[in-house]
Order: sequence, then structure tokens, then C-alpha cells
Amino acid sequence: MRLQESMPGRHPLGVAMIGYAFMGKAHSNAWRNVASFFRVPAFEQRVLVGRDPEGVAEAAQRYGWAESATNWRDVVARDDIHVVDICAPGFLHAEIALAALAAGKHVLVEKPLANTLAEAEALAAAALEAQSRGVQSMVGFNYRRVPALALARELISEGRLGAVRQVRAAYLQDWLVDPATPMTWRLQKDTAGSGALGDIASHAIDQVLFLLADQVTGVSGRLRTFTPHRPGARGLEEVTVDDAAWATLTLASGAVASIEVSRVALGKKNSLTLEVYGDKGSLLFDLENLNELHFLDATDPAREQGFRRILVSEPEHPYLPAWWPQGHIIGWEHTFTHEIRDFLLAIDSGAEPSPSFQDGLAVQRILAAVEESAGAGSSTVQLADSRAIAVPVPSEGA
Ligand code: SOE
Repeated sequence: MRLQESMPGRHPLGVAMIGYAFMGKAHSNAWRNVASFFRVPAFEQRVLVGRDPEGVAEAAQRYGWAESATNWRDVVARDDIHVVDICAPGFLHAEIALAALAAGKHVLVEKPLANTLAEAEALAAAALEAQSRGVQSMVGFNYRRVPALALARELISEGRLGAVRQVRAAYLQDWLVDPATPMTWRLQKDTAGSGALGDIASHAIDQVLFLLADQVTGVSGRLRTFTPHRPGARGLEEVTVDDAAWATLTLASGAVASIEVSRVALGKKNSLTLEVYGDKGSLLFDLENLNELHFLDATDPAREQGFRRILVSEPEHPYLPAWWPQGHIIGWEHTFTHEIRDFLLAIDSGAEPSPSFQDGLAVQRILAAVEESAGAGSSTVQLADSRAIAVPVPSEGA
């Protein structure tokens, strides 16, 4: 018996998903599995939406959706749809999410929240208004649902690291290292918003905010496009986004975080590494070994101190009781199951899902500040509550 039936008296939530590429596949896998491992309110995978009729029909059958459609507006308007999961390219996030929220549908949207700060501000405002109508929304920063990172946040919030001083976050991939890799929507500013910055620095930045429960007050950044043209339908086409990005973030607590992301770091496949250094302890994490967290407790006797490897697979660890016995590790895809479980439980309880659209806006403000700083000679951009203010630094020897 699937666990979702163990929550009687609820009409099944009708779910629609927009998009069926990489994220649509990962989310579909999570929708198909979540009720087999977690107690969740009843739901049904009702419709998968995509532009190509044959492609989306085949994907719907393969991924467990009852039907397929090509017009997201019609689907969002349906009375039997209560949840809209947006896995479409970034340029579609705002339009679809705003329409779905207005129609009273709960919305899960992939990260980053939007392609621009203006879109993100509109989405955060719409989400706040929708919540007053009992309509929930969440951004898909799935790495918050890696058990090892959820454990890291617990240790930090319990004070086990003491005062955090420095964070180093790097997210390195190499799927674009070959200049012959063809043009895609991810390489155009008007469809992706930015390159590695919005795609993967958004994850690294969200992790800094998640782990430290802190706020960023200042940003300096740099962007680089190493391959300015790539083969496309019309011959060599201009790449209008970054291949790599760097940022230094100052936080309200006084901590400083360095962020480095690249999609051309030859040899690194999907390596999100996080290092957190406090005055009582430190943590190390690498997504390519996502079941492990390395923890140094400086309160141990000096002769015994060192990073110890925690295999995050015990029933005491977040999410793990639902899966396997100790040592039977989980994978990258399980983070989406955790994400959808938490989203469904938030819908059921009326609690605000996390990360909220407001959290997504906080990340978007930092992304925009990195772009602003990069355009101003990497000068530090101060982040106020609502707007970023460029504060030029005196150039050397000027
Ligand atoms: C591509 O960089 C990508 O698919 C990102 O878009 C995802 O958010 C990340 O989890 C894996 O890499």
C-alpha cells in the first residue's frame, strides 16, 4: 500500500508538471517514488506539459503522468489541477508561476527563481499574496535536502562550529569545456538569464544562506566567458552568458564567503564543495560524495583532533529513516524526493514551504549584485533590504 493512502479524507491533489527534460525527469522520478517511502497527502500525477506533442506524450507515459498536453495555460486553469511543478527553462518561470498562483495553484519552481531581479521581486510579491489565500510556493534548491547538508545546518545552528568565520563554496562542472558543444537555451541571456552564475552559483549562494541562516550585506564579483561563440542553427552564434563566475560575499554576522563556479572546469563533473570554518569546529562536504560529511570538533583534545568522516546513513540523520539500513547510501536523485515530500507536507499543514519565493529573491538579489559588481570592475556592491547600491572601491594607486 502506498503511504499516501494512509492520509484518509483528503481529495487527491492533482499535479501538473511543465517541462520534461533533465529536471522534469528528476522531478517525475520523485513524484513516482515519494509516496512509497514517505507519508504524504494523496496526489495524482495528472498531466505533463511540453511543446512537442509526440515527445511529451511519450515522456508522460514513461514518467507516470496520466496524460500530456502542449498548452500550459489550459492546464493551469483546470479545476482538477491543484499543484504546478515548473521544470521549464528559466525564461518561462515567471509567466507560468504568476499565472498558476493567480489561479490558486500551489507552485514548485526550479532554481533559480527567475531570470531577472525584477521577475523575482514580482514572484515574491505574488507568492506572499497567494499565501494569504492558502496557496503555497517553493523554489527547488534541492541540495538543502541532501541529508549531509541538512545535518551540517543542524550542527551549525546548535553552535558546534562556534562563530563561523569563513565559507568556501565551489560548484565545478565541465560539460561545456568543448568549444564544439552546440548552442542551447542555457547559453543565451534572454532564455537563461545568466550562465554558470544563475545555474549553479545560485545553488552555492543558497547553501551559504541555508547553512549559516545569515544575510549577505556586500558582494564583489567577476564573470568570464571563455568560449564566446558556439555552433548553432545559424552557424557560429554568440554566447551571451558566463562560463564561470567568482564572488566574495560579506555576511551580517561578519563571516565572509568565497564562491567559485564553472561549467568548463575540466575533470570536475558535478562537484559542489562546501567548507565551513568556525572557531570551535569546521565542516567539509563534496556533492560527488554526498553521503559523507567531514566534521572537526575543536573541543576534542588536541591530540585527537582531526576531520572525522560521518557516513550520513543513520536513522538519526535527516530523511534517512524512510530509506535503507545504516550504510546503504542514497543518491543525487533522492534529494528531489525529499523536496517534494516537504512541499506536499507544507501544503497539507499550511506551513510556509522552504525555500520560499522570498528565499529565492534573496539569492536573485545576490546574483544581480554579482553582475553589477562584475560590470563595475568588481567593486563591492552593498546589499540593502530592497536594492543593491554600487559602492566603488578606490582603484590601486589612483
Ligand atoms: C546544470 O548545471 C545542472 O543541471 C543544474 O541546472 C542543476 O541545478 C544542478 O543540480 C546540476 O547541474
